[in-house]
Amino acid sequence: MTDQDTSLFQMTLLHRAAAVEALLTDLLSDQPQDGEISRPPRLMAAMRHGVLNGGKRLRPFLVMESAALFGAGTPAALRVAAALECIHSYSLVHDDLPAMDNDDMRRGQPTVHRKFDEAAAILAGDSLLTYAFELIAAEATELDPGAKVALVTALARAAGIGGMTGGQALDLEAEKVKPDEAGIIRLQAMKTGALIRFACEAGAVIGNANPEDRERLAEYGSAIGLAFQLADDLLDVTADAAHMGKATGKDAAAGKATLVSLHGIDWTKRQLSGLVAQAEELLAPFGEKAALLKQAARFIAERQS
Ligand code: GRG
Repeated sequence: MTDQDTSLFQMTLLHRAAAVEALLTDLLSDQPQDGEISRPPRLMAAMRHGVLNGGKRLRPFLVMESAALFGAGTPAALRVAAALECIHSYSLVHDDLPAMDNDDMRRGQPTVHRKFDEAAAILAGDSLLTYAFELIAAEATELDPGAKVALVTALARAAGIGGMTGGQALDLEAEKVKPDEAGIIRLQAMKTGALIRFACEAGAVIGNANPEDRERLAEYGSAIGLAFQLADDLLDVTADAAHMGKATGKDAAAGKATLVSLHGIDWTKRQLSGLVAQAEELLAPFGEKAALLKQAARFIAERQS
C-alpha cells in the first residue's frame, strides 16, 4: 500500500467515523424519541459511555463502503452502520463484565461497569442490542421492507447463537478444554468474524446487489474477519496495554489456545498476507471502485491497535 493509499484510507475511515458518531450522539441523547415513554438518564449515560468512546468504527466503515460499491452511499447505510456499531459496542460492554473477561479498561477509558456498576453495564448492553434492531426496522431507515427483513435476519444470525454469542460461549469453554485448530477457526469465525462478515454483506443488501455479488461481499467479510482476529491475537502477544487502550497478554495468561500460540508469529504473519490476497481477489471484479475496501483488508491485517 503506498503512503497515498494509506492516507486516503485513513481519511475516509475518520470521515465515516465522524458521520456515524454524529448520528449515534443524536440517537443516544436523553430526549425521548417517538413512541418512547421516557429515557432513563443514567441508562443513557452508560450507553453513551459504551459507544461514544473512541472506537475505530471499522464495522460502520465496512457497511458504508460496501454499500457505496453498489452506488448506495445513502443515509440508510449510515443508520445500518450505526446499528451495527451499537451491537459491537454492546458486545464489548458485556465482554468486559466480571463474569466474562473482567476488564477495567476499554478504548483507553474505564469500562462501563467500572464507571457505573454491573447492573448498569448489563442494561446498557441489552438496550444497545435491542435498539440496533429498532434502528434498522424504523421508518426513518429508507429501505424497502424486503431489504430490512434481510438485514434484520442476517444481523440476528451474526450476533446470535450461530454467530457472536455462540462464539463467545465456545470461547469461554475453550479456557477449560483447548480446541484444535479447526475448533479455534470455527470459534473465531463466530465470535468476531460473523459481525464483520455481516458488515460487508449488509452493504450489498442495502445496495440491492445480485445474489452472486452479495455472496462475494460476504466472503470478503469472512476473509477480513479472520484476518482481524489473527491480528488481534498477534497484538495480544506483541503490543503493550497503553498502546491498545486495554489489557494485553490475556490469552497466554488464561492459557487460551489461539492460532498464534499454535503456529507462532511468523506463520501468523504469512497467513495474514494470504488473507489480504484472498480479499483482494474477491474484490477484483469491482476494479478501482473497490480500492478502499482492498486497503481496508490491508489495514486490518497490519493494524497496530
Ligand atoms: C459478550 C455477547 C458477548 C460477546 C462478546 C466480540 C466479543 C464477543 C468480545 C470481544 C472480545 C474481544 C476483545 C475480541 C477481539 C476482537 C475484537 C472484537 C476487538 C475489538 O474490536 P475493535 O478493534 O475495537 O474494532 P474498537 O474499540 O475499535 O471498536
